[in-house]
Amino acid sequence: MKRVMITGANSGFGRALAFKLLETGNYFLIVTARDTSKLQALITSLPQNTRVHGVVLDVRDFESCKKAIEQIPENFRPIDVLVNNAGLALETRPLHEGDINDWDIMIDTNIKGVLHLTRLIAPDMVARREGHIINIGSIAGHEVYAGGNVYCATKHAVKALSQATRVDFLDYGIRVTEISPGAAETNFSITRFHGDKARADKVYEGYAPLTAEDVAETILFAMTRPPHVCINEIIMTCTAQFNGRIVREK
Ligand code: NDP
Ligand code: 8X3
Repeated sequence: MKRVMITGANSGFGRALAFKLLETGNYFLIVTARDTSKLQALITSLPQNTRVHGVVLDVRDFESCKKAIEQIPENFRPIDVLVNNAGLALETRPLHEGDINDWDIMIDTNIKGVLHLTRLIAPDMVARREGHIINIGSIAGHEVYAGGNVYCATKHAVKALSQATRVDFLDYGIRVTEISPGAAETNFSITRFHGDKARADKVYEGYAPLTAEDVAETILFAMTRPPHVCINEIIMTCTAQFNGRIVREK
């Protein structure tokens, strides 16, 4: 039975992955959410929730993540797989009109969040010479698009960190995988547009975007390769999307 920790598990990819892993019957899960009510709602909705340990944490806050991780019960340790999924985009303004507060939130969540969790979980993997870290990047980490500026920069950083940790951990047998999806319909755009659902819906109008399940299946694929195989990177889009700018004519 492997133990998998998923950050941002109450929504989107993280939530779909939690369901998918429990369906297999092969995993114990540590799921995180930012507040108790979101965490409780998630845990209540999950099947086999005796195999689930919930943790409230904000990936931006290293000290609180440290405390929360120290309190994970023994039967949910060691953590075999860390899925650095929590992340977000805020707005699509050109840089000269950007909101500095939005920038801080994206940088602290998408970059420092990955650093914090990896710093906290990897030492035990290093000691055991075994483990798998899966970072959720984005096509925004491989290219840029109008208004994507800071979000794209954070996901480029996730790509760099995925490759850098792959090298750092090479001698310890730890696998590092970056999964980079294109447009997927989750809560992502609602968050990006500060709760404006009509504006968010427009992003996915007229074509079939990726679903959270599509991404969760791909994460599961990477997770279930034999120990001598490391999927370094997967870039995936829906069929209608070529890159961050080109989506099939509606
Ligand atoms: P969702 O908005 O549905 O889920 C994001 C999750 O991250 C939520 O659980 C959210 O919590 C959590 N989160 C955000 N900030 C923090 C924080 N500071 N601390 C802890 N948790 C936090 O979006 P997705 O499932 O789509 O996004 C998951 C990942 O995939 C992100 O890294 C995103 O950048 C990336 N991605 C998304 C794509 C898409 O088109 N949807 C495509 C490519 C990559 P809360 O509910 O409290 O906000
Ligand atoms: C989310 C996908 O295309 O909005 O990372 O950057 S995109």
